Amino acid sequence: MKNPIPIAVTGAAGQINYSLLFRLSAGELLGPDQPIILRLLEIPAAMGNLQGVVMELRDCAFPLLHDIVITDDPKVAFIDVEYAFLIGAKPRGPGMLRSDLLEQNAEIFAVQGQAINAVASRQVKVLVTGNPSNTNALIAINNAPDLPSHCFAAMTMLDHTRALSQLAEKTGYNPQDIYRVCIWGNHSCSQYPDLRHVRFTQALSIEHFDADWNLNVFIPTVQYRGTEIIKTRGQSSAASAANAALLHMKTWIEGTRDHDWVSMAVLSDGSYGIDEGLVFSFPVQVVGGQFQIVQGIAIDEFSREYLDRNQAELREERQAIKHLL
Ligand code: NAX
Repeated sequence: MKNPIPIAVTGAAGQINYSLLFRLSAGELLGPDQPIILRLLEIPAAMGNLQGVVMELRDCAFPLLHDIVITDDPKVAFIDVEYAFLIGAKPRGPGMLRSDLLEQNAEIFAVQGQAINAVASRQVKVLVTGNPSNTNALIAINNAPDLPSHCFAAMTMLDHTRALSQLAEKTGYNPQDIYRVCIWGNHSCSQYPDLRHVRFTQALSIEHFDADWNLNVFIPTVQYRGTEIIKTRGQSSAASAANAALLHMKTWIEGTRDHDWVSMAVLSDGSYGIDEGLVFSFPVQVVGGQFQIVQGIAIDEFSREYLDRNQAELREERQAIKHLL
């Protein structure tokens, strides 16, 4: 039997984790012969709920689930972890301004960044899902000065799979036959789902999509999918978000397939004219556990406008929390 690998998950009593924790425990991230230890972080008020989730996890008798640690102390949660899913965040309450949400959640990610810096594995992969995820990742990076920034990414994988799904529906192809979809920018309604570089395994090309469908159907459907889910389901995306978190981390570990890329929000190195020091979603390729921003993609005027809008929004978010950087 291999040594168990610790995985930290925050917001463990929340709805995304009601799917994610079970899938991690079933071996969907690290494979069928790799035991894991779940290190679960919650706030004291949610500890009762978390106890119930832990009872259910134990009731599944997962052979790979070696142990479960629950805590409200980030310095305990992140000890030696190689993978960390930062999912816990405060929801936007009634009458709360976006800036209030930004401020309150920002503090959570400052504290957690410091704890990861102090006690996590030096090779840790940290996926930030809690919103506003790009800026929360930026805060975590800045509060973990002993770790390289490539230990951190924010999640735009759900937007990416939403885009894939729209294209699959439109073309009749299986999503796995579609390559090079990409989400640029912020995980917000400003994001830019880009189909201009899409390739198919079959003889269909991008010319089959008219500009009108792109502008009026594809882009807004992906941008506002989260809002539509809330309207329709009465709650925000949970199982699909858990699926995306799993897929993001799995791709980060195992790599992207040949000739393809995925979307990850990572610290900009100035690529495509995006300020260094913003966490921005780019197309990335992953090899040997390291992501690289794909270079050399042509950005036309149409795309540039979206990229600039996202950059402006992320600059504003960064300005609002600059005291935490
Ligand atoms: P829930 O409100 O169901 O769960 C959040 C959990 O986080 C709660 O149990 C809460 O007690 C816990 N929490 C709050 N502060 C904490 C702290 N300091 N330390 C540890 N735990 C803490 O939300 P859920 O639906 O699970 O969503 C979680 C986050 O993901 C939200 O911020 C949500 O907006 C965000 N999302 C991000 C997505 C993305 O693609 N980046 C998509 C899905 C989701 O909307």
